[in-house]
Amino acid sequence: MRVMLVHPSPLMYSEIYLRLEPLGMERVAAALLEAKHEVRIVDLQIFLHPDLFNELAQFKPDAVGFSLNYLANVPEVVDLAREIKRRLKSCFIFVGGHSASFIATDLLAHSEGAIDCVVRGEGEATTVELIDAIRDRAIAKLPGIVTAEGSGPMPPLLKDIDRFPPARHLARKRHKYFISVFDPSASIEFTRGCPWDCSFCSAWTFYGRSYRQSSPDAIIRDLESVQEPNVFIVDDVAFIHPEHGEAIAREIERRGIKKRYYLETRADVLCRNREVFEYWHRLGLDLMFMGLEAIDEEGLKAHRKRSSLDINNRALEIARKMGLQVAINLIADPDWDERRFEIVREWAMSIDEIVHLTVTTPYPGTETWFTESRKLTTLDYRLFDIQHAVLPTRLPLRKFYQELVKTQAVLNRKHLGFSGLWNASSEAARLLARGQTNFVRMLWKFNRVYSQERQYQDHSRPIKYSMTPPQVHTETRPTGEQLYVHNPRPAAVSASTG
Ligand code: B12
Ligand code: SF4
Repeated sequence: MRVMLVHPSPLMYSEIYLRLEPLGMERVAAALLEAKHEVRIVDLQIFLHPDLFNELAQFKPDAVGFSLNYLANVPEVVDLAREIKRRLKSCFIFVGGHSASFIATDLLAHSEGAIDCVVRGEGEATTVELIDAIRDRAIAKLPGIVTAEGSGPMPPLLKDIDRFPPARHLARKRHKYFISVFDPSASIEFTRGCPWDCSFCSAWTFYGRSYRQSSPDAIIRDLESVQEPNVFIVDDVAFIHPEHGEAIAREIERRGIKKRYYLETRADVLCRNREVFEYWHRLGLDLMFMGLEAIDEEGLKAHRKRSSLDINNRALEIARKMGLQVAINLIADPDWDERRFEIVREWAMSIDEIVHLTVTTPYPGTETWFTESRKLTTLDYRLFDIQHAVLPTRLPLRKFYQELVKTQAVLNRKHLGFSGLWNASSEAARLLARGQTNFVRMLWKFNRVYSQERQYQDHSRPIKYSMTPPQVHTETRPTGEQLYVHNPRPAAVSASTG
């Protein structure tokens, strides 16, 4: 069969800082290719809607699958599904990915028949079974499949995550993928899942709080297929098990693979396993992202981050000593007032690291969705991008955005300003000389994308598709059954999770 896989357009944050290859879709594509299907990928982070329609007319797919990791992309995906169904009546349309897995029945309802089914959970095995079954429409009983007529059982976890290395060759215009000065950049997966259970996060609930590792052999084979000089390691928390990270590093060193790496981890993991980070730093790990989330103990406790200020500070010290550049994330609470924003600005300016702010957002699939969503001020999917306030703000909303954007602008100027300007401009010149323009374009975009007025006005756009708030509200922790997409398994990690 001819199958087209489509990734939706970038969201606000990605308009500036990054645009990354659709790794999940490339893995689903690999499974379909192995089953002898003809597969194309259209990534709307790079291509435009008219390009998609041209490709549809030319390729005439039997099935189109959308990747829906991000809630804010829901309206775009539903509208595209409707339009494709209008143009190609017999085309089978399905949607998979992180967010789709938590809101399957809502998606089917919004599309009024345009979306034939939702694939919950990991897409590799399920999508092949699905495509094999659609000719006789015997799909409603398949594990992980949700249709308007009924749903199959919970999807099982892949037995072996090495089984389908990403079909990277299907992603076109690969030079467009970048993250900051890592331009161009490929992405790679070393592990899947997270053994922690932060209340605002759905990474752990998607995989039933399981944690699996790829074999170093499979990782090296995949890494050797990467043409780009920079690599983003997409794991939720890198190097939880230092021996895994070390085994990969040894093989990279032995084979003389030369790349620059970017990864995300936790402060406590860095403190516990500093040797493995040092090793990777020697191999080319230049930049890493740490979600510290709060600068006070109370905030850390509220997010159930299971870390402390002392650990966070120690982690920053370790990274500084190593000469590793760190980008920190903090979660801006809607309850913040002017003074609080001021304190955060002062704190951010007092340290060397890059600081990002995201806004508290209860998502389907998170605990906060069950405990906080009663207070939601909007049900507009597009605002659920962690850059908008969807809970009541202590400050008037316009003022909240004024403070938020002011803080982000200060932080942005800090990166690009006085001390950063020299680095930024020499980095820009180096990249331009190689024909890479993504980073340089990013430097000029901030003021266009981050605007208090734009963010405020986003709240008054007409809403075409509304989210359904959870039917059950709870003051206490929801159960695994309420949260998990995959069959829960005990966390396979003995590392202390607090
Ligand atoms: C890497 C990552 C990114 C990367 C790149 C993502 C990309 N281009 O695909 C970057 C840094 C760009 C990013 C950005 C953001 N991210 Co992000 N990201 C992740 C992360 C850590 C891993 C995703 C990944 O690549 N996993 C590896 C691949 C193999 O898995 P996968 O993509 O999930 O694909 C599997 C299934 O989902 C499914 N599948 C996927 N596509 C399809 C398609 C079909 C047809 C089918 C059948 C199945 C299927 O099968 C795949 C294989 O098993 C996840 C957390 C997580 N663990 O999932 C958060 C996560 C998805 N991100 C999140 C958020 C909030 C964001 C941002 C909005 C944050 C921000 N600061 O603004 C932005 C917006 C991105 C955008 N689209 O513009 C949230 C999503 C919340 C939500 N419900 O919307 C997550 C869950 C993190 C969290 N803590 O809650 N992200
Ligand atoms: S440690 Fe990170 S990925 Fe894991 S649950 Fe917490 S926020 Fe999510």
